[in-house]
Amino acid sequence: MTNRLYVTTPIYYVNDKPHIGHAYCTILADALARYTRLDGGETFFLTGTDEHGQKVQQAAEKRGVTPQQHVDELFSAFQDLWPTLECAPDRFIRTTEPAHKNVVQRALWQLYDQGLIEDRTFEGWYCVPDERFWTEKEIVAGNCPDCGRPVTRLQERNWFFLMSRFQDRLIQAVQTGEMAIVPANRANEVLGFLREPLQDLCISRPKSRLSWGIELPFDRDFVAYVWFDALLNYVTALAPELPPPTAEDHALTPHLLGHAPFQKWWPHVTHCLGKDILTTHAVYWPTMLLALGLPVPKRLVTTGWWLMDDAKMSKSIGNVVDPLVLRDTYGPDVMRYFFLREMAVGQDANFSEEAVVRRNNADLANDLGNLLQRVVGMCTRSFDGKIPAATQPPSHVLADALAYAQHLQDEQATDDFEPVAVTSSQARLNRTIADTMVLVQKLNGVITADAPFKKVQTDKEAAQTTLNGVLHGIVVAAKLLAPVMPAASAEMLRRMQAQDGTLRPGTQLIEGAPLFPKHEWKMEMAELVDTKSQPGAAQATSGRGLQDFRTGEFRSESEPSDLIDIETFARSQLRLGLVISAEPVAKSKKLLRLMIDLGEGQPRQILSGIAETVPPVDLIGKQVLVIANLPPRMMMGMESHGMLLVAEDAEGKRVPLHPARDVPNGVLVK
Ligand code: ME8
Repeated sequence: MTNRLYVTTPIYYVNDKPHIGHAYCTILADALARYTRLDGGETFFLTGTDEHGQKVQQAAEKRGVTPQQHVDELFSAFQDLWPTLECAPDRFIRTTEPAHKNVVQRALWQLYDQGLIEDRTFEGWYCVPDERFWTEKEIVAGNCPDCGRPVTRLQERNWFFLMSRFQDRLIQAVQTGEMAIVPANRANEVLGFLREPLQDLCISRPKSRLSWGIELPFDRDFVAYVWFDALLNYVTALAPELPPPTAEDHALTPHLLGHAPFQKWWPHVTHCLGKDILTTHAVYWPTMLLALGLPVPKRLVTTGWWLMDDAKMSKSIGNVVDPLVLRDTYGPDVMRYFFLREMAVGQDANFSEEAVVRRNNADLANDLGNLLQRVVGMCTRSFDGKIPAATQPPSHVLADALAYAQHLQDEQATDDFEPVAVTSSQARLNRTIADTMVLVQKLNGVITADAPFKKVQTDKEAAQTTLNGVLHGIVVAAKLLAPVMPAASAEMLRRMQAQDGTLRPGTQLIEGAPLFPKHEWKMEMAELVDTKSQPGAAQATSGRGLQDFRTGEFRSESEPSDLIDIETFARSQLRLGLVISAEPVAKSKKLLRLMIDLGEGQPRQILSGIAETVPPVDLIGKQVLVIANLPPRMMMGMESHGMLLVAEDAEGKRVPLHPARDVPNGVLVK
């Protein structure tokens, strides 16, 4: 059966300028679609803009234009951005489209007919400037908890969707995985929320307060609550062009169920969304669907936040990174690679331009780009610029790299390759990218070990076998990275004339400029100096270690004072455990918060100062070495129940330790 994916992003508020949170979500959805297609699957990718509501109305009033004029000017900032980031949605939807208005009005009328919408008068504390109600509990000494101004008691009639009726059915959908929520901890969050009685949802706003919205077809004094309107975009995109509802024909569901695109795509829907809009997607939306007699969404992929200086990037804080600047400085491929490599799906990650530069220079310029450049250069010098044939059995290292490449291709080609599926708590998408970069490192290792540039003088056949094998490996890597870096991957394949994924010996290679130019990052030097000075300083005070960096004095590791007896060693509980989640710690540059399964039933929280050198995505789903019997220690207001053990590389950067193959979680290292 063909693998199908209907992938959606949130529809973005048109009033905001696109920021990297929006760019990340759209790039993620695009990459999921591309990975599905790489595997022979079919995809439909939807994004768009959310154009109704208070903020739009106010902004338009301020400018002295109509809300429609306002949104018509703004939506293209989003629509025009996506192709420049190599995102190729099949449909860009706007909630002001007549087709969408008709869907929303039909849904409202159908639910009204079914007795699932009713009007009620409620009383609450109203903040006039903020134009919103607060409950008794929320107000602070008679003032608005948001702006601090006095609130007034107000009565208002409104329309309510009887959401509470679907509580049990929703719990069942989440528990059985009928609606899968990725990552799993978010499903628990939703189930936790559903332990309290579910309230009915107010789905109207009186026009006297807000007129910019979709009118309720059965009560013209009201417009629809903006979320009720916005969520329905996901079905509008699959609906036929429906006329406005009339007294005779005003239902929605029959038109959807009988419509081929809806039948084809709806069972395969995956909504990508940020964790801040989980309740709307995991509670409001499925209950709306259930009420309409439609299936709940198949899957919700909840993404974390990009943090900057450890706070969520947001317009009000003013720390928003402009995706246009990022794109223009580094190009869309590097930007996409950074986003998808650096953030584990579902977890928060820190954004810094320095990290973009580091990824670009290390992974892309040094490892990937330089590899192709060197190999093409060697073929130009020694084989007339043609792809040499493999004429000998491969060396041991080459055979290992090629077997690994084959393994990655086989994994990708399975019938049910699901880029969002989570295996050992790591999204498949992240693992594929990380594994492909391991292949690239292995290929660089082949060049170092087999040294074809030297061998060509003495054993031309060995050299050409190496170059052929490495080129073959680069073709595999380029194919597997195509969903992440469409243009760079296509260019790599073009230079090897292997656009169809097949390397043909004898074909002329095409030379070109380096694919990933290096970038300078001034701060990088300062950072290096900072981390390099630390081990020395620590050793100087403790008086142990190999060398005192301040005095230069050298002490042998085996000096008697450093020896311990076996009992002393045996008191340390060194254990291997699986990293279930990893995320940056607020207000800390260095710390990661890890949840590690040590086979104790509950995972342990361990804080580790490795955030600057190890991205969380490199840890999740891997086993790591920890010392498990240290007393708990407070760090940044959180308890750490153990310590991650790391080595340091030549530059003083920390490297976690993984076992050569999987072992039971919690096993003692002796
Ligand atoms: O919520 N890092 O729209 P929106 C990562 N219109 N993602 C971020 C982020 C950050 N720093 N800041 C925001 C809406 N986002 C509604 C959606 S869908 C029917 C209606 C993400 O423009 C945020 O989590 O405010 C959300 O998923 C998305 O940007 C859209 O935000």
